[in-house]
Amino acid sequence: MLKVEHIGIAVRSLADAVPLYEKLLNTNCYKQEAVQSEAVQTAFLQQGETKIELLEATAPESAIAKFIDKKGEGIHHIAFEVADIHAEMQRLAAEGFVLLNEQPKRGADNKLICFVHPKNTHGVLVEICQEITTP
Ligand code: CMX
Repeated sequence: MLKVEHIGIAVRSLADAVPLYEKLLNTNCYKQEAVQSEAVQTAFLQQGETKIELLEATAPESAIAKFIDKKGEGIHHIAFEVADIHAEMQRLAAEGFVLLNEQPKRGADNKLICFVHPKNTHGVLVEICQEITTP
């Protein structure tokens, strides 16, 4: 694990949340991107080393819609950057963590991602991610 890459926050409405987080962090949202496989629309803000991903569900079956129905809006996941996602997935599986996908999948913001089940991590959904460097 290299560092916390971003914190994901589940919101009901990006139209409401983006301007508020822009004010809070005193910076502009630099990217909005849909991830159809996850049924989410994402918005990214960065201040210094700190990156926030706001996530709005685009379908009722989205993990974000289920999360908000159950727990309300709030912190949804913490993402750690890794240098080699395949090696890190192997290491975590060998340590007994339950990975939510067998292969890295493509996430927002040009990343390969994998999630660790929150039941394994004291109630926190952990994402590991690696920047995609090849086209
Ligand atoms: N953080 C902490 N706990 C969470 C959670 C989260 N984000 N999401 C669900 N849970 C909890 C549930 O509340 C539930 O707890 P209880 O058993 O105490 O009630 C438990 O995890 C299991 O929940 P479940 O109902 O069995 O399963 P869900 O259908 O809610 O799925 C999860 C949970 C984590 C497996 C699923 O959301 C998942 O696969 N997530 C990974 C993908 C994802 O989150 N995509 C959206 C973001 C994409 C992106 O960043 O681009």
